[in-house]
Amino acid sequence: MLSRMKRAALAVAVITGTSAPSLSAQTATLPEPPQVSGPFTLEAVTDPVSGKSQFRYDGHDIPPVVRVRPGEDIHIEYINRLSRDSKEKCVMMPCTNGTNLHFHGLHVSPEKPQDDVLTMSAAPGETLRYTVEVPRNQPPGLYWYHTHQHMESYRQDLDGMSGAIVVEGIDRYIPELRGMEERIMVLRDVELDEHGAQRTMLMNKVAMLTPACGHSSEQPERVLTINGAVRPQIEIAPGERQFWRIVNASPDLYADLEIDGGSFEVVALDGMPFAFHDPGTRSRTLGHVLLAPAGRMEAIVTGPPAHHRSTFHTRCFDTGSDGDPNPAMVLADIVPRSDRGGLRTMVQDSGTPVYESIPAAAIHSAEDAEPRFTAVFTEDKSGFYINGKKFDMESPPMLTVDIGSYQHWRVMNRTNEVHPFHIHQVHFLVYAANGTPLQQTEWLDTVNVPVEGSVDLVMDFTDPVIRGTSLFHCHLLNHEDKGMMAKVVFR
Ligand SMILES: [Cu+2]
Repeated sequence: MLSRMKRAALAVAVITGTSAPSLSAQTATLPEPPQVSGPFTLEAVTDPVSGKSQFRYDGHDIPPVVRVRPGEDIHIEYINRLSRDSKEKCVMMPCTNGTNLHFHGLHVSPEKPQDDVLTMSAAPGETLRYTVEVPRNQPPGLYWYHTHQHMESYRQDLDGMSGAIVVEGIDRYIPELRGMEERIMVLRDVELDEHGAQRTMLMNKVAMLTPACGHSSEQPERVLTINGAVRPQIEIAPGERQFWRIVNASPDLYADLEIDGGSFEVVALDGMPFAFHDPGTRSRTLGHVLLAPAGRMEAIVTGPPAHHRSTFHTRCFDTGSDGDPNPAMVLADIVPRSDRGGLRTMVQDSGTPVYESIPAAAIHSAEDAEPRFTAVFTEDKSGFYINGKKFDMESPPMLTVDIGSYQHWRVMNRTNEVHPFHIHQVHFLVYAANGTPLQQTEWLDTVNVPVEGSVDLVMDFTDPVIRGTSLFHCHLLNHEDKGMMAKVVFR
């Protein structure tokens, strides 16, 4: 049965999720997900019609935005009510419908009952209880949660089992954010039928007029949605400044975000304000921003002049000759405000900003040293590998890291497609790509590794809170499920 919110939304837009998408010429305004702070219950349920997995919160099948202040805990009772007999396919076999949660980007413990995806798993009928202690010095920004059941992550994430986490306090660094409309946008996918009216309608709707893009020879399989809606309208007055907080929750689509004739005044990437490690940098103005799967951008956007039609879209991204199609498409129309009242502003935080300036000498000595660890991504017809090893849950750790250091890591891609590298509980400084130093270095938790190329990173392993056994992997979740993942012990 459709929830009230979903039924309302279906009347005006194509909504992803349980039922076959409904077609309509009308367009929706950007849906707003519910928000929660404090303890809550999240259920994993199977839609009886489609057989797909989804989250249920407070009676609705829309995942909430979790809001938490630095120094507070996230308490979640996670109940697995998924079907014991899945109709869905996971990595060549039926899904078992085990599930768990990962808290992407948070500097927290990888041990139970926190960000543990190695020993915590709920079979259908079981419940997990999470208490995730967000540290006082967590960079304030946008993070996200998604399921991380090995060999089932791709399917569950594609079905939409993900949601945003806001660590409050980014306004400590940029006080002017307090008066702006805050828009949280979760990018997910709707699958295109192989043929037929649904495919044509959706491709037309997002103006995927030239699906040819880059070296991939395959046909597009998805379109991106924002908060579940295909090409909604985002209202903004001419000259108005809004705060957009965007997470790419797709399991494998890249989003190279752009606004016609506009730019992004970016204040944070992957949850970390630029000012966090560099008090002198408040923002960077960028024409377009590439978000790998799992990447986040937080930016100020200025409304275009009156009578100026504008779209928010993703550009074609070349994933390589063995990569998936990733064509340009429109994500949303930017339209004038229909009302000036009721700004949805952010939760204000009166705390003082935490700045963690890292001595340049510490960074430079890590950069100048030979890599302490090199991860090599390869693939063949039977799987995906890191340093020749295909992950399984019984795999021993690939390495042990002593906490307290900055380490130079290199990630090499020896395949004909891109792969985004992610490590749990840690941010890293990306300072070179394909052996060439970057003009603009970036602190991230997920970074794209170019085809037949490499990235060089300074890993921040200084925080003792991360002690335990953790993971790093490709964030194309299909690759992760097929083995492109490894364990690391933080000691
Ligand atoms: Cu990959």
